[in-house]
Amino acid sequence: MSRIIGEEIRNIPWQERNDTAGPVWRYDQNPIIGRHATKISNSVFNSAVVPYNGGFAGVFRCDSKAISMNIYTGFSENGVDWKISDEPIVFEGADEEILRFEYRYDPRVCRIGDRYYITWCNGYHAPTIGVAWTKDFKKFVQLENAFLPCNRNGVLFPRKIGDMYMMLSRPSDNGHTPFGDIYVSQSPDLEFWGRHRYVMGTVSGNDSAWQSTKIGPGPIPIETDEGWLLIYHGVITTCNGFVYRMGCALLDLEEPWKVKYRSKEYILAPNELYECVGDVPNVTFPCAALADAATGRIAIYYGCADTVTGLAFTTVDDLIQHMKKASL
Ligand code: BMA
Repeated sequence: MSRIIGEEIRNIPWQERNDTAGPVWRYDQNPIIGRHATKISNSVFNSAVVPYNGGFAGVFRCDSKAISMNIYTGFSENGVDWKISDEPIVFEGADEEILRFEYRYDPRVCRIGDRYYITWCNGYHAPTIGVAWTKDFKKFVQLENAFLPCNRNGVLFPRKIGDMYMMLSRPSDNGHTPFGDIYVSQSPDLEFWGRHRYVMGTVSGNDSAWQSTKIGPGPIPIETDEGWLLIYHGVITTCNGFVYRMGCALLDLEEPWKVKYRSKEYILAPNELYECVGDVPNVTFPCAALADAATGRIAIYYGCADTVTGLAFTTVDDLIQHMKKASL
């Protein structure tokens, strides 16, 4: 039995396994958030949630009906029914240059101590990683962008490792990026980032082709007694374009650029209609996971076809067994 190290989330959304096809099963009322969940939204997807005040809070990617990408707060009692703001997050911060808005999308939320850090894909002449913190999901203080463009999928670790903060990311280009490997960077203060290390990359050949074009980190890594459990997205290029599936890996606790196991078989793939049909077909894109240390239960929040938001379930044991059974 593997063990999650972290907080207990007694009210984690949960359903017993209803599908024997893989290590992850879907909520039977998916999608939990529809495309018109707010007054302005064309689509609500690739969003992040955390336990907050006995319930849950989150930061949501809503693309507007003008197709303008921005991020919005949301709150929920049970983690399933969400009330999302019609007004985007307004950031404050020391430097007007950094506060300037081009676009914001694909947020992650990571609690470190008494602050919730938000990282997202932030337009600054090209995509890079924006960083901000909040304590109450009302006042948001924006820090410096973590990296030079072009970069996407900035994902913080939930505590310092040694005496450094650490962030995963996926250097990219300014377009739809036909490549991409995962790196980890270190910072003493969440402003200056260095000591960049390669974590893992695409898989060539016919061995695990679902992750042959690019990969990127998804939810905040989950600490377990065996290593950091990372859920990530993997992409293949087909005659109909990209297909986004999910996989998982186990990273060394002290040196998270060392990969202990990595799933050869995907853990979730676009199979359901709402994952295959939408503004961008065939995308399952995880940005958050709730993990209950008491039971080992994990609830994954993922964008479906760049249109709606889905919820899926697994356990720490299901994922680690899946990796050990067939690891790259
Ligand atoms: C990526 C990002 C994601 C999106 C994905 C699939 O480059 O734009 O937000 O889900 O493409 O379209």
